[in-house]
Amino acid sequence: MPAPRTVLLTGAAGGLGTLMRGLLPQYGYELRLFDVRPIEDAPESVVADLADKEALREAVRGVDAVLHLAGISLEAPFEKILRANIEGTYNLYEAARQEGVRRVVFASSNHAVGFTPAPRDGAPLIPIDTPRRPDTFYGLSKSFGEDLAQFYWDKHGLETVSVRIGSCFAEPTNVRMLSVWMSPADGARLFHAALTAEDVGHTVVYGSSANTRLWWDLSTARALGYEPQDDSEPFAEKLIAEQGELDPENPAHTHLGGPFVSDPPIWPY
Ligand code: NAI
Ligand code: 15L
Repeated sequence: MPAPRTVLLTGAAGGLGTLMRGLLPQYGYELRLFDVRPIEDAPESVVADLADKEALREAVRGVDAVLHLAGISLEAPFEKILRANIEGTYNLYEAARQEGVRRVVFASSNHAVGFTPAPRDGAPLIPIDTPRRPDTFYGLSKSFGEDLAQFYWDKHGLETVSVRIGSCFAEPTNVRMLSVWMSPADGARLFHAALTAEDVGHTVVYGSSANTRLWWDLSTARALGYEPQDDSEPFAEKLIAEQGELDPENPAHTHLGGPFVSDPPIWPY
């Protein structure tokens, strides 16, 4: 596949979308922006819901690839998750298939495997083929998205890299994030690798920086050409002094999904 130039960025108004709008153009991409919320500084963006099949077809027409970030990013009632994340992601794939788009990079999440116990005391890193153990309806929708991606590859030859993102924010803000943090710059490196690697079929990767306290195996991401440059360790001393070490008796500290296993943050809209 020739390297993509024009990329549809869904979820462009969100936290990660905003970070990637700033970082991805330096890799040479021309971004087309899509979100249900308008973006103040990008009046040319497509303002539409993932439920709008016509708008999606128009948005994907002529792009080389899609970076699909749009959707509910926290826990919500099943009906809302169904509409935005399950039907919405199906609508996106169907539009991409109909318009002949060759590749999607799908923002999956660590919450597709959130009930997996975090490795302790030198135990092996969690492999990418660990059984899925969603921790929420939200995580369940990401698990569905990965299956949908596999289906569109097997049935229609539409390629996907599903990125099980850890926590991609400017800085880690809690002790769990020391293990799962992905710096925004590493996020851009990983999305660039996922957009340009050859012959990915459907590849699933974890998305994080090269953290000293890493919980999962980054080898499938590295096989795409991803070379993380950052590590959360410089933040460790301050965060542990403020919050203490992870408590082995607290399920929110002992599973990959952190608080999502017991008291998930709720989508506010
Ligand atoms: P966010 O909530 O800040 O952004 C999501 C964007 O999707 C919002 O701008 C929202 O308006 C848009 N959206 C929601 N429903 C929509 C719909 N029906 N139609 C069109 N647009 C819709 O979330 P964030 O943090 O930017 O995450 C982006 C993606 O990455 C999400 O899919 C999230 O699940 C995934 N992810 C993010 C992680 C992170 O650390 N930021 C970790 C794991 C996964
Ligand atoms: C996610 O999937 C969420 O979208 C993000 O807001 C964070 O909560 C992240 O996971 C995390 O696990 O820290």
